[in-house]
Amino acid sequence: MPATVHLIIPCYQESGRIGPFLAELCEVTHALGGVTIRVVEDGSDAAEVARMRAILSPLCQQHTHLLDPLFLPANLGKGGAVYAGWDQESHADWLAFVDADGSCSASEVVRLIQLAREQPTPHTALFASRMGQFGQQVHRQWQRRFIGHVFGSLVSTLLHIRIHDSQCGLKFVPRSAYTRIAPALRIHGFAFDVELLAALHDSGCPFQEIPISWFEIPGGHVHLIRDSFRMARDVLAIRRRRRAQ
Ligand SMILES: Nc1nc2c(ncn2[C@@H]2O[C@H](COP(=O)(O)OP(=O)(O)OP(=O)(O)O)[C@@H](O)[C@H]2O)c(=O)[nH]1
Ligand SMILES: [Mg+2]
Repeated sequence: MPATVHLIIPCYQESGRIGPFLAELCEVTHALGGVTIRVVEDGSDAAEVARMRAILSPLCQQHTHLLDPLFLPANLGKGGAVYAGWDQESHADWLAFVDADGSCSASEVVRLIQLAREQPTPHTALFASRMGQFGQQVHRQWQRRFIGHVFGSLVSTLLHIRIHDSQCGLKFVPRSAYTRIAPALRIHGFAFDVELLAALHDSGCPFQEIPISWFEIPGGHVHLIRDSFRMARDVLAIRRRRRAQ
């Protein structure tokens, strides 16, 4: 039996982008077996919820491994939505998430599922990375690429954990490792990946960065200036908490 994977797609105002990506993802993961997918909609307004239901209902009928979506009553942030989805799943060997916009293709998701399944135990968390290495193509606005490099350096320097791209929207975490660290996770905004990384590292679960191809889809929610400041503040808070432990 291949290892099972539970994949969350955190969504906020994504009805304009998720459709084609989710349809393709359902097709390719159905063929693999042992994968469940759940969309977690993070407190968008009623009109957006109705649009999402219209997209998701036919896909859920067509694919049994696309589980009923979770509609959160209030906006928790990307991390809050991912954790809300992971916390509902108590059986899968792997917990994962992927961004809704399709910047990371369905075939890259499949490649990481296969890498996760090939792993011996104990498992290593897999963090996709937009380093553009090993022939992987990365198309991103130069400003996002630049801020991403700066943020990766900040994380590596302040937390003493070497990583190039902590923010890539595709990650796989062994469920057993997540269960150990979940009670200590506090950050629900865009820096949640950094806290997740630090908690995994400190709990003895290794991680590996896997270069992937990335074709940025316009319409992103991350505000480069405002969110970068918030994320830097969160990284400092993570550092303070680790030092106090
Ligand atoms: N649950 C939840 N998800 C969010 C929120 N904001 C963004 N997301 C999701 O996070 C993922 C990444 O957001 P994007 O809007 O694609 O981010 P971006 O500005 O394109 O940034 P990059 O993709 O990293 O270049 C998508 O699946 C979004 O729907 C939020 O407030 N709550
Ligand atoms: Mg994006």
